[in-house]
Amino acid sequence: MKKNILILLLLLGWVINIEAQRINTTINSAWRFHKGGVNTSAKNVNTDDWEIINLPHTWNAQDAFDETPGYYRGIGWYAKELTVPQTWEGKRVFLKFEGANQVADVYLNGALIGSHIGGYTGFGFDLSADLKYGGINTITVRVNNEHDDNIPPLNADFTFYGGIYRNVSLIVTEPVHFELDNDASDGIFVSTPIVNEQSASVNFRGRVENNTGNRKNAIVEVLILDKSNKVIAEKTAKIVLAPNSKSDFSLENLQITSPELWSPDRPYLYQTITRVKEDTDDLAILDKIVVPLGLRWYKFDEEGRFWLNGKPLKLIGANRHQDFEGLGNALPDSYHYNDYKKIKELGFNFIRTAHYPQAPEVYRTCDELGLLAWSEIPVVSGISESEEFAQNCLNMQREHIRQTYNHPSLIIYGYMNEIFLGFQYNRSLSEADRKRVINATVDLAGKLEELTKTEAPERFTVMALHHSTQYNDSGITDIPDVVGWNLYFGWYYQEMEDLSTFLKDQHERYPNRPMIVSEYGPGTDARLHAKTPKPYDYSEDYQYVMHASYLEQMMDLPFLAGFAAWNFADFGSERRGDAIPQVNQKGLVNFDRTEKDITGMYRAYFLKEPVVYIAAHNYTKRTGVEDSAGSGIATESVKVFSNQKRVELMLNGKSLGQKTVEDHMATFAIPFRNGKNELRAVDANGHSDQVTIAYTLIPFQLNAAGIQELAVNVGAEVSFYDPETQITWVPDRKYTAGGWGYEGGAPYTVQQRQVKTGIDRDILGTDNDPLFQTFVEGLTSYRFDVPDGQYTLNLCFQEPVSRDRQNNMYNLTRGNASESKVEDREFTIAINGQDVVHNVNLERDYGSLRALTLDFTVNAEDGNGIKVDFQSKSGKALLSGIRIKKR
Ligand code: GCB
Repeated sequence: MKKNILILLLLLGWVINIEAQRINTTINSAWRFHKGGVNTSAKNVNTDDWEIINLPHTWNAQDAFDETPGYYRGIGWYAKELTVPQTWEGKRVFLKFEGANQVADVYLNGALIGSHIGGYTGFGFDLSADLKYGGINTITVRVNNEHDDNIPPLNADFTFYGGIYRNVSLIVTEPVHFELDNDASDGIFVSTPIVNEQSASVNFRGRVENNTGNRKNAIVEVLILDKSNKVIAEKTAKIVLAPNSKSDFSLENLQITSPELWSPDRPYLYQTITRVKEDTDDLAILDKIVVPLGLRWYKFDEEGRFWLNGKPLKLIGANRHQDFEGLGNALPDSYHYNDYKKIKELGFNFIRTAHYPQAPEVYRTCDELGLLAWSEIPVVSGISESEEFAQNCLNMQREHIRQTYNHPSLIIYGYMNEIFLGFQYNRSLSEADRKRVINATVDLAGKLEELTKTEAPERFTVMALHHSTQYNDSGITDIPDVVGWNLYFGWYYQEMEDLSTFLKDQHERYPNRPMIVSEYGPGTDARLHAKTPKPYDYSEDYQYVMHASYLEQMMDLPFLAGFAAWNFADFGSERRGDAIPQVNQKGLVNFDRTEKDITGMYRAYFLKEPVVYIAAHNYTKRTGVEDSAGSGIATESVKVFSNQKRVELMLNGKSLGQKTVEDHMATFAIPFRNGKNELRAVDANGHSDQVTIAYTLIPFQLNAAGIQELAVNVGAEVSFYDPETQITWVPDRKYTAGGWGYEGGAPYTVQQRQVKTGIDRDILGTDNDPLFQTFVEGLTSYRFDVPDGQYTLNLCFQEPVSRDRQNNMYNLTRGNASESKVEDREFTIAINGQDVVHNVNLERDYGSLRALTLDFTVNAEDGNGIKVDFQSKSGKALLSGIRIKKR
């Protein structure tokens, strides 16, 4: 037995010798972390009391979502002990970071081995010369995510989480190996200059490094394998490596006949193996790299349309940010994979990695699943005019391209997003300054275009623009191959229907320019629902309306190469107010990736298999008001998304009839009754969907029927469901006798770009921001004509006027929400004639923008119901929410 093992080991040893494998291993576990600077050199730093963490890690996973404006942007230190075996001596040991935001200084045993600028590209350093072999080594990394005027992104609508938030690996090779330090790329570059139905020709280029003091004769060999691992093409080249030198190689024109093509429908991947062998009798393999190969050809035609493998293909996609609820941007690879899998499952064929290069796993996944990709660097909303800024942009783009070059999914490289947006918010710039900045921006775009075309001549280039004439006027749009328009008609400006007019006009003026709608979509909080959806109500219902309108328009424009929804998922944007503060909620799925019901619409539009989807999976606990006194029903419309011709809807087993599906949608009026309402939609072939809705019916007249509980989202036209308490706050109304509602005053609205009800500000001390953001101002009373009895009464308030005028350029309601001065608002609250709160000044007594709930026990007597009076001493009284519950 022992003898056998010995033979086996010898055999293995022999195999390893011949098939030298580079070691490529993550070293993510058990790092130490310290938030803040250290008072000593990296050499003397004592890490004993540092926190033990695993990578990926960010220090902003929590503070970017708390109620204190800002998040920690500064220095964090990481340390990791590495035991390096003696056997590695003489090999090359390379330390690779997939990303650290945003400046990293890396030390080995206390000595600086290198620095990297930029938070979204990988980097690495050769440790070989300085390692202690057969001993313990310490890697220390100082990471800094402070704002730096010379490093993009400068200012953008997403959170710049700091830390080593991607994988860190060690790569160990023989002393002769493919280049490791070429901008953390694979070290070899595979291109496909010719691909068509009949044949493909594949080129390989790269560099081999000889870290020995001896001259080496070597052979570089490239192999292309099909899915069954059969070698279908191969080529070799002899190279001579001088001692301690690098030598370029290029192996061109490997031929594949009748290639299996790569496409979103069938993402066929070949495999390429590139190896370097010693040119001796035993041909020992010194290093080997495996890279996938997808064969496809693509173009944008003179009409602007996109073609893949000889057929027109509309690019249908979504943008995606790389963060996740609770984790910030520190996502294990499986999260990235799951996101793109879901994107694919929604029927998309295209993604935009806005606004920065993403983790290597992302591009690998796109290759595997068949998602065409637009990837870009984070030059967002404006530039600095410094030489250093320009150089950092160029370095980022070079790293970005070299690191992603071998991915067949990647077809478009971008380098700027809404680069003139900053101007809109900088009114102090003189005309001369504006011109200078525009020229500098155009100049930088030209340099980035040139670099992109040099690094990746076969890829297309793009920049994304916002709705402004500055882009065409400045000529910047003539620089890239393709332009992306980020368009928010019906949200930030104008009407949804203006989209087509705008795009047609652009096409008429620039008929040969390929265009992609690179962003569109409204903010949506899945807790909010509206019977009459409007911009800025954040309801799921407005999300249906806007996406449906955009999809119809965009699918109808043949010259439009494609589009990408903003955004696949909600994401962190620390300075946003909105319904979910610190989060941009334009996602098709929530921040934790649970789905909003809009996902059903995309499935219906773009999946080939039959889809029948009731747009109510997210809204299964409802409260609503009876249609008329005593009717016992509350009618609500429910949409069914489908790609079938007709659907039938059943309520508790009874048919409500069939409807023709138009624009992938059929709308049914559902007469909900108190209790369980089972909805089932079915097409002609029996494909179905079902959802059970628990409905709480509020009687039309309170005085007759009485009420157990009624919660009103005062000043709002939307209903707000709080999943924590499971209370639905129904839309507000003016008082009518026998019912309930406010008297005097009006719901607060802001007229800014669009009319918005309420304010987009973070309300402190609550997660129920939408409940508090909307309010009636100037009311004199709120009444419930309930039968006699004892009730709990909750009153909800917040003072919208704030001394702090600081706000975010992405928020709609900037500055103060009202003309009144903070100290002006003072009022007394009386319940059924009795003063309960005397001369309250919300700001003075509780602070601005802070949620306040006051609870009372009240008696309704002598048929008088409950009447809450608001007597103003100065300014206007206000109320955000009111709830009664029978005791
Ligand atoms: C845009 C930006 C994107 C924002 C988005 C929004 O045009 O490119 O970064 O997040 O608008 O939601 O306002």
